[in-house]
Amino acid sequence: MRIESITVRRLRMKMQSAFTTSFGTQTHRDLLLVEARSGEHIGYGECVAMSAPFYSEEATSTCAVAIEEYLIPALQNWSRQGGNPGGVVLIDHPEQISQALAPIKRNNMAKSALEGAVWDLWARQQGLSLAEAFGGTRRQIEVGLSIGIKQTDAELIETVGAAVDAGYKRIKIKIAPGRDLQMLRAVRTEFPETPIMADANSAYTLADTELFQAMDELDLMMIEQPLAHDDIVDHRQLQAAIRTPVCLDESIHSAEDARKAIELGSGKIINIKIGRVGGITESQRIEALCRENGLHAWCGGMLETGIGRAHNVAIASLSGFTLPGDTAPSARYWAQDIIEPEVVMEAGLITVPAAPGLGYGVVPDRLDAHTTHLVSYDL
Ligand code: OSB
Ligand code: MG
Repeated sequence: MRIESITVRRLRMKMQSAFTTSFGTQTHRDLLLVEARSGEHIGYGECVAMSAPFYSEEATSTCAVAIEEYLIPALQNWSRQGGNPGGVVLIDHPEQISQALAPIKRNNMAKSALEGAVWDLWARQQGLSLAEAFGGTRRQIEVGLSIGIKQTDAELIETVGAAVDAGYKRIKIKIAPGRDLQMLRAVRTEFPETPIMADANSAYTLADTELFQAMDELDLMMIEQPLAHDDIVDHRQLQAAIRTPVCLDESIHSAEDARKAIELGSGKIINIKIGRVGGITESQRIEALCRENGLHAWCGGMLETGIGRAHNVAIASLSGFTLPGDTAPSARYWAQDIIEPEVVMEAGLITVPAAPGLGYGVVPDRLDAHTTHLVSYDL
């Protein structure tokens, strides 16, 4: 396949409602989209980094620099070393992108945005849906909701109630020191049967072990990333001390990280985010590892636009994604998404699109309306 040019756009979009985690409140999404072009086809990838490096070391600005100064040149070098002429990049399969970018360490969200655009371009050229291209088998995926930290229990209970009524298959509640055990107890009392989980975004330490032991009584599906963002050793100790399954998010950046965490027993579940692990190819490896070792996996979210969400829906159709993910529909995040039709949920399920590529149309006027910078690179 020929890749003729790459365009990077920066967008700023107002969110439907503010989203609060243990690292702050977000009212807008500041993100990058990568477009890979060949002939009349355009493939789209989304960079899921946050505006500032609070979730991980990457941020929107640093990803823009990484893509421009290191990743596009690495792709060009790889193509030229394969004996190809300049002016285009030639690849046989999108799996080669991760090899081409391997000389650059980490920068996973930046890599994933570029790789995702190439997967979409390739899938369109082959006439395959993204799900087919990724090896997905599910026609529908189960959907969970991630609820940010609310000021009061009453507000949280109202939000959980609305989510249950909307049909979500499980409800994730963000926690942080001071808004944890008591708050979860109040929710559990109100919703005795609802599948509920908590996400701490690495806000605790082993000194809080008793707090997590007390949470065992709440019958949570799992506790996501209770301890440090770069830890798998203390998580092992915590998992050994509690019944509730530990789910790793921030700690897993690669299949190698996943292998080590599985070997240690640092958790029983992995949240796979395509961006955090550096792309689709690495996500597929982690999905396979989870399947082979009997761990549950599910697809995480990063408050994506419809483009990132379409990639998430497609990867979640792989059989190793065994639990509902954070793949809420477009309307949860945006007054108007940049894709048409928008991602919709019915009875807690999203139908995996069958049309080529993303399976949703990208609306150029809406893209342009939100674009603050645009740079095109000839290859
Ligand atoms: O930890 O899963 C997380 C959003 C931004 C950064 C980190 C996380 C999240 C979410 C929201 O939980 C998931 C979503 O609905 O996209
Ligand atoms: Mg998380």
